[in-house]
Amino acid sequence: MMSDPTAYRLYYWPTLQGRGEFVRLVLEDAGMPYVDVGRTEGGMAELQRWLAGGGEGRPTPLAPPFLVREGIVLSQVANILHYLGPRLGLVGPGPAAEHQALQLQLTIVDLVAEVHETHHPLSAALYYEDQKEAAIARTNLFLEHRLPKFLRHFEQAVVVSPAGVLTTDPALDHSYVDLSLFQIVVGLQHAFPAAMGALLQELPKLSAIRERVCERPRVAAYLASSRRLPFNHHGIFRAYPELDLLPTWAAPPSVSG
Ligand SMILES: N[C@@H](CCC(=O)N[C@@H](CS)C(=O)NCC(=O)O)C(=O)O
Repeated sequence: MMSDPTAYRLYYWPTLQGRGEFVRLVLEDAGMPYVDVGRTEGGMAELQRWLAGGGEGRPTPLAPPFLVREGIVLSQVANILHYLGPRLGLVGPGPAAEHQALQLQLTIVDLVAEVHETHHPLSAALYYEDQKEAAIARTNLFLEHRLPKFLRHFEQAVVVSPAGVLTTDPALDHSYVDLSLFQIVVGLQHAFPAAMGALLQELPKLSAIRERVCERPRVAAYLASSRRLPFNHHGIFRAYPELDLLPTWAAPPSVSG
């Protein structure tokens, strides 16, 4: 069967959710046809050709994910979603709404980089096993200080839309940022269940977004399908028991006397 020549072509590593998942969720939620090229026959060779500069004279992305369709090749997750948002009805109309969403998405990118550094604090060029000690120290500090700061920031960015829905985009009820926040929360719950169990108790709006998003019919169908890869030790959100630490702010009060 010929694939749709107008479909978006998403280039990402075929065995992990990683940063590509933020783009997959948007395309899936919108019901937009796309090809997950890395998961097709010959797709990895095609991906590597792009990275080697074989993009028919078009700009060479530094790293996946990148999205190709007709005249465009876009990399950087926040940039890709900023492009797709208005085209797929996943951001409110006008520059103010678009830039407000982009600002939140860029902050999500910052958080994702810090999560990656919990298991790769020295370098992405080294195996986790070769930087485990530093990873434990880094994760401790991340959970103690950075995780609550980011998630409290996102919690205050969630508003009630006129239709009574919790969202980061009051003009719309539902935005691409909401989809990314869903992924952030489920990913962090997977990687850091102890800290997240405690922190989510004070983040009811983020918890509600997580529930609302995974009940959206196309998202629910995607999550139940084989297109949704499981979390594993290759992606951003990794469950290492030695990194599932309990920060001091989450520790139960000590019983004295
Ligand atoms: N800031 C970029 C980061 C892209 C990135 O780091 N991609 C990873 C996979 S999640 C990669 O393949 N990196 C290879 C490299 O940096 O050499 C984004 O948000 O898209």
